[in-house]
Amino acid sequence: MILAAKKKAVAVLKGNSAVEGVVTLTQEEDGPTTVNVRITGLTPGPHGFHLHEFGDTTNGCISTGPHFNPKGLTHGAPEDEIRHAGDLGNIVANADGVAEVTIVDNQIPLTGPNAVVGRAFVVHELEDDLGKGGHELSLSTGNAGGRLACGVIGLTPT
Ligand SMILES: [Cu+2]
Ligand SMILES: [Zn+2]
Repeated sequence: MILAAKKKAVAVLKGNSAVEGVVTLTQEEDGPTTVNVRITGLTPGPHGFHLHEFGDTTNGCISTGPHFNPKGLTHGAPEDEIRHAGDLGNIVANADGVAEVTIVDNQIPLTGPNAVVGRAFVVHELEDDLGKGGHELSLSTGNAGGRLACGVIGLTPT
């Protein structure tokens, strides 16, 4: 079997606000996935950033469902052992409302049974408490509030 050495994918994030952005993903062989994020129109400060289960935006970002969670665990921080695969923590917008971040993660492969292609990124209104906020939503969503923009991941040419 011949495997492509490098895989690439992209998501274009949009919503019902001025928030928009582009997220690119690259993965070499079976290594970690590198996620390059550039989102504009945010309020300065941290915003929850996740990979949600469905690539469905028929009813806006709400149709993307919950955090991608193939292992059936509770919500956490990217560095936690107990986390959703989709838990990518927070991205931080600067004073101009721009968040430019590179994330490297082992739980969001582009191929295989837990592939994230066809699922969606969502950027949230509030900071993700990483499961530690003590709110009733902390262990499911990190209490990150509304969904500002979302975009479905699709493969691109390498
Ligand atoms: Cu989310
Ligand atoms: Zn989560």
